[in-house]
Amino acid sequence: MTDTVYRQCTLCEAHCGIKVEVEDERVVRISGDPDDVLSRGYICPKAAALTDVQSDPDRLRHPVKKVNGRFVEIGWHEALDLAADGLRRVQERHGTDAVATYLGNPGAHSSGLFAAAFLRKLLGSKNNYSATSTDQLPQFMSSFEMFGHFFVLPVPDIERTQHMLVIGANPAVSNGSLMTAPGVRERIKAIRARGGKVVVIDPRRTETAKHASEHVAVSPGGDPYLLLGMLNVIFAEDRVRLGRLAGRCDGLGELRAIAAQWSPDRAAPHAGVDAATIARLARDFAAAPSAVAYGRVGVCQQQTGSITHWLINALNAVTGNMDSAGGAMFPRSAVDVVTLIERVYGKAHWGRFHQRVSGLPEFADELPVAGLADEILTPGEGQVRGMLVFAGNPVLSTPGGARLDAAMEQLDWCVAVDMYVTETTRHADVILPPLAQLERSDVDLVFPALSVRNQIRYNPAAVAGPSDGKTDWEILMALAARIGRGVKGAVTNPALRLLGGLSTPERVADLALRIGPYGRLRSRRALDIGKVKRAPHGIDLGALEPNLVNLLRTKGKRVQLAPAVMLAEAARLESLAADREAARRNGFDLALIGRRSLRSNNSWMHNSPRLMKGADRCTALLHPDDAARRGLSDGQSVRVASATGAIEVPIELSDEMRPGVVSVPHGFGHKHADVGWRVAASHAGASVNDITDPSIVDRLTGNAAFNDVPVRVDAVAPATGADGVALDVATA
Ligand SMILES: Nc1nc2c(c(=O)[nH]1)N[C@H]1C(S)=C(S)[C@@H](COP(=O)(O)OP(=O)(O)OC[C@H]3O[C@@H](n4cnc5c(=O)[nH]c(N)nc54)[C@H](O)[C@@H]3O)O[C@H]1N2
Ligand SMILES: Nc1nc2c(c(=O)[nH]1)N[C@H]1C(S)=C(S)[C@@H](COP(=O)(O)OP(=O)(O)OC[C@H]3O[C@@H](n4cnc5c(=O)[nH]c(N)nc54)[C@H](O)[C@@H]3O)O[C@H]1N2
Ligand code: SF4
Ligand SMILES: [Mo]
Repeated sequence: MTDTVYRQCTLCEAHCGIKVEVEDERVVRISGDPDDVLSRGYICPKAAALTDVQSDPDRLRHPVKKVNGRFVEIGWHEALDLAADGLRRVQERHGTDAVATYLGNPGAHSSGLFAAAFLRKLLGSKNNYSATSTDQLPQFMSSFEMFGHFFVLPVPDIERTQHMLVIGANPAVSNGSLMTAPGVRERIKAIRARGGKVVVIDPRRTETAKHASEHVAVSPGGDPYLLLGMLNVIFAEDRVRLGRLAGRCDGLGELRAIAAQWSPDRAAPHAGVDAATIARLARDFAAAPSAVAYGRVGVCQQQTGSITHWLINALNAVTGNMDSAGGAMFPRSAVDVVTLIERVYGKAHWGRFHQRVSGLPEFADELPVAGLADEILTPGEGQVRGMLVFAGNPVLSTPGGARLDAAMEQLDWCVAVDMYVTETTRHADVILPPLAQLERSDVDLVFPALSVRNQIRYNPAAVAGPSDGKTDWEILMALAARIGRGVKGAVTNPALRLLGGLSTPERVADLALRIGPYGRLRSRRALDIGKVKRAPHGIDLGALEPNLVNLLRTKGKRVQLAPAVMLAEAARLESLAADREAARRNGFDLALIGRRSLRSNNSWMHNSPRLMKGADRCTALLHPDDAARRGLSDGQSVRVASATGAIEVPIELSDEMRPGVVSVPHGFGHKHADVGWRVAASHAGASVNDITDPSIVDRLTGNAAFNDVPVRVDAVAPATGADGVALDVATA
């Protein structure tokens, strides 16, 4: 008999609705759910690969501990006791801050996130890290400075906009990020079909650019200049209108003053875009009936990440497109995430303390992961000697990964919550594997707050896991109970005590829904967990509506158009451009940028045979002219070197690259013999983060600057033969 379960794929932020067909506890088919309130049937190739995770012989299904360098299976009681004792021992011997935590990307896609927050509070260490400081921290910073809270995040109203400016994002592949919008490609096509325009600003003519009305091949790192040039034109030509924000903004004069310094002529050489194009982009944007500028990791992972995102928000604001239909909007989510964060953490803050070695500021009680290796390697009070890694693979995903790999070797104790032996978890003393995606019931409370339509959906488990299997929540709560020795007494914060007392994620979700914007306790139509569970395709709560005023956390509920820290950073733009020139003269004559693939998900899902079929994806994309100048030909092995290291990968030539730019994806480099991913190991590739530089970060936040790294590309010796045919050289 076939059972059918409707839920979501939780691999990426799109959270597409899926239909899972199960026979005898075996998944036989995964397809898109045409009735899902958000995704309406769309899925990408990764959804079907959830079956591969389900049946993966390399996946850990029981805890393991390391004995003489090898992992052996043990029972849950022993594993949890051992893991917790080890962490506590490190803290007793070396102080509270000696244990670091790292939360990876999948951690945000399950209720494990709340348990992790709880466990961190109990551990009490200052050394908390996550993928946030490789990803969206600059967006958090610009929201904090402009709207008073890092989670007041603008989401493009892609369903209604008539003009979308996509800056440093490739949503046709990534399916949107800080924009939960499954099937973005169709949504982009729909903008054009209704007479609107889509413009993509990217050094590469991407999959998104191919569906856009126009592609502008900006220089890597050129965006803040481009945006200032656009603002210059908008001010100079009196095109400013604040729309819904009129009477609510501070700093318009300061914004005008800084934009006045950047005429399109001055901005053009730094942006790598000619002055006439900059002016035209500005006029088109300002004249559109509705418009939204949307920037993502291409401009976050930059030295100028924070100021670029500030300028993107500013552009939306001064053209009347902030908090208005078809512009940048703020979802009215079923759960008020900002208030929940405030209950647990108090008022949002940054810079309360600083990282011991780098001096970089904390942000919302986390430190930048770019500085983690130094915290492990540098002796002194507060040195990190133990780690808890939850759902992350920082050895492949953080800058200077090879150095972190070596640093982790030195840890006294390491616990990982992960279902694989990865480049990172191979350093663990104990690995606690959670139930996999399809084996757990859950309600996602985070991504509805970033969704292009207000909605809430439930995720029932589709198949049973191992009989003694545990969810991430259960594992982390069990660790908390052991570390906190009777959790409730150990925490003083009332919200946390409540969280510790609520025995299941569903109870947390129920409470959060009841006190949320649609909860209206006592009303019969109010949302609660029961209603959400009874709606297999989700509950649609309508199109985005103006909502910013309800969320603003600034003094007097005013929008800050020109925060002082942003103005001060922007004053560095000229000298930054000079530094880039100097690097180029030093022989690092190409700019390195990243890239994602529809059939990959950061560093994992590389163990899925169906996703790994086809051509090698870990290649260096280069413009044919750049290759010709270096005597390189397609497919040849090259050495990509930065000031901090070198990797070897094959090159792939394409005129979709801007000349002078080379693109290498992250998440590969599955080369270690003791890693448990056998399919991944047979497509090992190299880790681009072995050449990204942890000392190059967004100066305001410490977010990793993976993009615009100065590199050089050379043939792997011996070079090409006289006929230009590459000799066969094995990659490292
Ligand atoms: N050069 C470069 N580097 C980058 C980026 C880039 O663009 N360029 N992008 C950055 C970005 S945006 C991000 S978000 C990071 C991601 O960086 P990370 O979050 O550190 O890495 P992931 O590859 O997502 O690793 C996820 C791990 O979680 C495990 N896992 C999967 N599902 C679950 C689960 O449900 N529970 C648990 N406990 N474990 C699970 C997987 O086995 C895997 O080991 O990478 C960053 N690194
Ligand atoms: N298939 C797939 N989907 C994913 C992921 C995945 O690994 N695979 N990862 C998920 C995660 S964790 C995240 S955070 C999101 C990220 O989602 P996106 O932000 O859409 O990520 P990318 O596809 O890396 O797009 C970044 C773009 O920025 C461009 N870029 C690089 N440097 C610059 C620059 O200086 N200026 C400009 N204007 N552009 C630049 C790159 O060429 C690239 O096209 O994707 C998520 N979705
Ligand atoms: S886009 Fe693909 S990976 Fe992301 S949620 Fe949808 S089906 Fe899953
Ligand atoms: Mo990310």
